[in-house]
Amino acid sequence: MQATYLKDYLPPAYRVTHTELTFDLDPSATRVKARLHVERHPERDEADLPLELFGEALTLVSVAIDGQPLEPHEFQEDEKGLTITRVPARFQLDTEVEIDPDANTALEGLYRSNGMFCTQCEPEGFRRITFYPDRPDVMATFSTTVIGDAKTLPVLLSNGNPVEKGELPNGRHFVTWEDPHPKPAYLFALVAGSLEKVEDHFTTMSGREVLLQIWVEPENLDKTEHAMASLKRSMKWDEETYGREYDLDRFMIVAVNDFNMGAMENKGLNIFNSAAVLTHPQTATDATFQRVEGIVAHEYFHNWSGNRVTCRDWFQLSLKEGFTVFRDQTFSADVNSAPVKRIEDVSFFRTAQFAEDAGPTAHPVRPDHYIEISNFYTLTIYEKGAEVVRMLRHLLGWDDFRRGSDLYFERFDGQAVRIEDFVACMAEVSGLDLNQFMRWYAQAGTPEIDAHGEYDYATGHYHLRLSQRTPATPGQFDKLPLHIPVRMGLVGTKSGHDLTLKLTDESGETQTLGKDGVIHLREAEQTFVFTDVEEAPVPSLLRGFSAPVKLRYPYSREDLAFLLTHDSDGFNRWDAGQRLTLLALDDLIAAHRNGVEKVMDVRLVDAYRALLTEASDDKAVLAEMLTLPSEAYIAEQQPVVDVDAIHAAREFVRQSLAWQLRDEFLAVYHDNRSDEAYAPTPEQIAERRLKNVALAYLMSVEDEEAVTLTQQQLDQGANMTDVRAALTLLAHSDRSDLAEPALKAFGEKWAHDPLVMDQWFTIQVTRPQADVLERVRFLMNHPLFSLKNPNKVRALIGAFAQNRVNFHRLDGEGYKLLADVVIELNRLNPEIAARIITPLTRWQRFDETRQALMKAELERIRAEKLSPNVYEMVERALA
Ligand code: HT7
Ligand code: ZN
Repeated sequence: MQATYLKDYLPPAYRVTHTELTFDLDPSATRVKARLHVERHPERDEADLPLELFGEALTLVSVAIDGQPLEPHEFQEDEKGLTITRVPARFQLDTEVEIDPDANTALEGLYRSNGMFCTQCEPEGFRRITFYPDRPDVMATFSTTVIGDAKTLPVLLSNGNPVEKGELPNGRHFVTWEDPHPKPAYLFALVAGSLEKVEDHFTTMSGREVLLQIWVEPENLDKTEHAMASLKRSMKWDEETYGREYDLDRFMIVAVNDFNMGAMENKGLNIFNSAAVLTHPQTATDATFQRVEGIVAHEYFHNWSGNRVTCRDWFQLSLKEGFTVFRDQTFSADVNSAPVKRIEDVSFFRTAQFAEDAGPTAHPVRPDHYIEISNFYTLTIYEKGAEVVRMLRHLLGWDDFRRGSDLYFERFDGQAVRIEDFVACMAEVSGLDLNQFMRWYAQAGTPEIDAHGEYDYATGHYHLRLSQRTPATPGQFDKLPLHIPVRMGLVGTKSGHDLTLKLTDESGETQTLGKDGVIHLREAEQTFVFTDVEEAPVPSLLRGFSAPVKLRYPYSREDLAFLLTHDSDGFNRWDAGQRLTLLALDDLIAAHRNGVEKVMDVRLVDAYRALLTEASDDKAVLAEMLTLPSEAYIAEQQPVVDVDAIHAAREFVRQSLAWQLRDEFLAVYHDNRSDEAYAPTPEQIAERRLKNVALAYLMSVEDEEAVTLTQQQLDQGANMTDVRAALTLLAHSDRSDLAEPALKAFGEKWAHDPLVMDQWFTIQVTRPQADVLERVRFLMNHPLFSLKNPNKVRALIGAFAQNRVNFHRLDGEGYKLLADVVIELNRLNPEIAARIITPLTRWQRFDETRQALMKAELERIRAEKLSPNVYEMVERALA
């Protein structure tokens, strides 16, 4: 299968200035007429260039230029599209095709979900709707007429504003929509169905009134309030923080049940996976409320970072995704607890993106080739891309960063551009040389920094030596040093306070950085000298995770305990606790492997006791501090992953803490129960989280009191956060006499709600008990499970693959099950198949027996007739 290379980029030979579409909707035979207003591209103004249109799974009915039907010899059609050999410099192209939405299980292009027609065009889905130059640098205004049956499809939506509607013969009707903003085809959207709406309004900063609509199936009308409030908050925040105003008269969101990702930022008509938009206190957890807020914001922010200014080609994907993730992360931090948001984002990043960067599918934030672009909607493009933008913000400071952002939006409005264009704006406004910084976009792999500090009592100098190295990744062996912003402080061991940072260079010139400053690491090895340091410090490095790197510093356990209580940076306080816990876990993992008795580190117990008893004014941070590193994160720290030893060591720590701090956990549990009516406020969310963290510790030893409290919390059914926490604890306990009836009752109560049933599936397949694999097989035959629904696949199969002790069973049955699903999905939905396969691609991290079993399953998949998506993943995994 052929790869596409960034170095081969050429502007398109022809551009489309205006696109007129007419859809005559039918479940299995939809007709699409397209009239394209085409002209030669000024940068490729050579006569005789053929017009190349992409098209897949289309049945061509007719093609004409300027009203003249083409003869068969005047065009060629193959499985990739249509080529017309001779065309004038400017012309109108008319095509008509027939497509089959019901046969579309890939959920790319036009398909049906629960009887509703909907589209997903990013990255290359529009070519499954009509023949088109389906690439992001072809931007046109669109006018779309949707025709459908008036009874079954009363609502007909597309991008922009409705300009005409009417009745047609045979019980049909139509609506015409016009989108005045030129856009690439990937932002096109159409929705038709029997939907109902919730409406609101937003007045923009220049006083324009925008109509806001959320369209859902009637039974979900009571689940839209939070998404609407989140949308209004996002619109206001983008005006206040980035000066960005919305630019159409209406903004619509539609919820659909079958969707490959979370949501899609189509111009004026965002389409959402119902899991990313619907919430109700009785059906959604706090985590879902916060996720919905973040995704609504993310898609809305794309209106500027992605839609008004888009990508020249798909290699630039992180231009819109990295910047938009950075924007949504900052928004969520501003409207919730900022340190907790950072802790959550970084712990996810260090677990999942670091693993991607260390594996066979590692790639730079701007890849230089791909076989299937859908495979590149990765943590590296999104999350590492956001970290790179965050570093720019650290390097420039907020004011210059905002000026750079303003310049970028102003200069490139309405254009399709490259990552360099964005970084050049930042360099221009700040005067910084960002040439070395651009390496962050080109080099894959996680840089590793080794740090050493030395305090000279005689001179009061503190020497901080930093060395950096980025490991080799597939296709990239030698890496150059990166420009890394290291935010830091020096915490005085006597005073417990941040000391003033006076950075002094070789010539003796001193720069005062204050008590919390950013130093610029540019060389492979560099020493930073701080002068007038009044007392011996413990360095607090990489505050707020100021760069996406692994930092090693030979901290003693005493240093870490000191930082845990004294660091002024909330993130680094949490990180010190994580490091301290990891040191204890290391010893316990070794003890388990060597078959010797495990002994709990008393310093860890003391540290947790202090956390539990010393009054903390930030319950959200406290809950994070009390949360042990996940098995996946612990695994990331090990040279060879021993899933059983990691599980045993972590359980041992959990249970030891629960035994020794039982009264403290009980007190926290009782102090944080509240009778207030549910609201997704940061304060309430923090209390619930803290209470449920305490309950989880108590239940880890399953004593009668803990079991009673858990059962009571479940029976009370106050909200889904508390119910799910309690049900999970019972279902994951050894008390099958309680677990089974609880699961049964929950399943019966919520059988009508697909999103709650997703949670029911997940709770069951994430149990640590050894019978889980059989349960997965059993649940795959449950009438509510379907491989055609990506949410169900994620809830059951995806969740099972995260159940480390059971997925990595030594008989290889976990791997076999996943491979069977990949093979089936390869046929039904290649995008999802290529995502769900990921755990198998990480075989190098395990012992030889498991490596062989995982590779055998990859080979078995390779022997199938594969989609480009799965082919690319398997080839990279086995290379
Ligand atoms: N920009 C959107 C990406 C997306 C997508 C990509 C591939 C396949 C299906 C998809 N659905 C949505 C979502 C976003 O990042 O906002
Ligand atoms: Zn996005």
